[in-house]
Amino acid sequence: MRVPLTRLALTAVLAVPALVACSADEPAPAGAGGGAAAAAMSLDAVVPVPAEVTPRDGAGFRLTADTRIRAEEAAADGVARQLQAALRPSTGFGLVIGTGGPENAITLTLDADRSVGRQGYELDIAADRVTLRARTGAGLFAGVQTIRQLLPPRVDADTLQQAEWVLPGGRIVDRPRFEYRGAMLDVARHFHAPDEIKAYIDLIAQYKMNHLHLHLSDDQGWRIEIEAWPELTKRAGGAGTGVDGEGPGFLTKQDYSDLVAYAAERHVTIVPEIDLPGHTNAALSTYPELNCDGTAPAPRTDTEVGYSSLCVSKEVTYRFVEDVVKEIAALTPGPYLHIGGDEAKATTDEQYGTFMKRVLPLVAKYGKTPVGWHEIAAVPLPDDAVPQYWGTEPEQPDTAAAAAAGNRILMSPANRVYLDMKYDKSTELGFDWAARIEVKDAYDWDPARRLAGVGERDILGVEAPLWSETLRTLDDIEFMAFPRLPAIAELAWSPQAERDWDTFRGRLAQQGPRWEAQGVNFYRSPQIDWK
Ligand code: TNX
Repeated sequence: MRVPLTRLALTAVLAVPALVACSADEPAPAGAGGGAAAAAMSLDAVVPVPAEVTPRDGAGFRLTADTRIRAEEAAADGVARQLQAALRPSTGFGLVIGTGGPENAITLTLDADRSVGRQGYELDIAADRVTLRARTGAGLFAGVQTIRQLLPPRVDADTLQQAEWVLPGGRIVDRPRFEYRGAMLDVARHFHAPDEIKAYIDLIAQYKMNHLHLHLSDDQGWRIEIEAWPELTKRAGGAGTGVDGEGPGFLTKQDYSDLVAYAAERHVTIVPEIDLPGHTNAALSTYPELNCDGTAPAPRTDTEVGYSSLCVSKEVTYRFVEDVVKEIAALTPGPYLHIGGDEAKATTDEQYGTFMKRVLPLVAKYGKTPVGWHEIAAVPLPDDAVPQYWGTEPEQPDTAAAAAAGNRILMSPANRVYLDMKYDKSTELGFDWAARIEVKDAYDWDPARRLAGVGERDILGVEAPLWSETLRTLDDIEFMAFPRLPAIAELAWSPQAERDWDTFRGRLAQQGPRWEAQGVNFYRSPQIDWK
């Protein structure tokens, strides 16, 4: 259940009477203050743990009604406005964006050292100023997520809060281990509306995840408008679609473009997936000509997998796929287009090879880089194709061979990062075919030592899929994703040498009050000493 924010705000005010008495003129020293709520966060409380953290003794930076935000370059303007919007409701401070001197200001600038790369940042917190440097908007945005986490948790409430808004003094230099840090949401088994997808984008972005893969079609439903094949969404996106006949709906092209833009503002790239040639009963039941015998099967809303396939030997199949790829590529500014390819058990190996040999070049024809579940590694791949490993075994020879040939691999081992797996036997939502995944299981492994023949340099990134057979609401999504998603975000962002289960437990515990302030439903894992 989401906690109503008004109730939260009230609790927050009642919980900190000591603060109201605090002198407004004296900056509270970092790590001290009147009661837990007044203490500044510690500089190493951040998830994902930054690459380098150097605390500085003495006063931190205290936000006041006069604090300004400075964007030194026009390109930093958008992130400055996002910082302002994130801090305004709870602090009540105007945080005017303007010029003037750097004293009592948070300065955003694009002059960071080259070593932070395109996604990293440097954050300096002194008593009289804060300076955030990056080389891109994405780097500044990542730094802003760190700043948010260095303020008291109630900064994330959307109503006015009483607190000492002090950032701990020191310096952070941060950059990601992997360039691709992703989450996947299945909107095919149960549709999730644009507002829910946007809420999920906000949640993943605050942990520096930068890709959202949308699983847009499956046996139960087709969830993206295709103009050339209009019956897809009319029928397979309409009433009665979704697991057990519940969860209809689809994204219009306009909805999808809005999502792409919303994500881009948060430096998240949308990766669309049309699952082919299996997982296609929704399309097959809509258009009889896509079936080898020309007969449409009945729509299905059960959770079986592996029984459906487009007809590999018919030309109309490739016209269909080309139309779909073309329209989706046109809606997609990001580089990737995911063609599924998993569990094609209704297709022989030879048919699968024939199909992929024609479809992989179509993705390139429309300017995109193909991603597919690791089964695609069984066929000859273009150099840039990305197999996504979703197995549970320590060996997958085709994926290893693809890595040896130079293809980059996306790591999603199902027994570590499948967010639809139950936490333990008492979890009501989700499945357990791959594993039960407690927080420690999700966190405590190294992507570069997971799969034989796939090392650090072969890995494009890590992605946490959330399949939605059992999930109906945003509450359900949040419960399965939190707290495992931040654990996976850390393993994809932070240097392996800085990661440690024991310190992570402590840092994760401090996220709990943040989720409460945000109204996020999360699993209170017994492995964590929640505050
Ligand atoms: C396997 S993972 C699937 C999905 C299911 C999921 C449920 C993968 C590529 N295929 O079709 O939704 O398991 O956990």
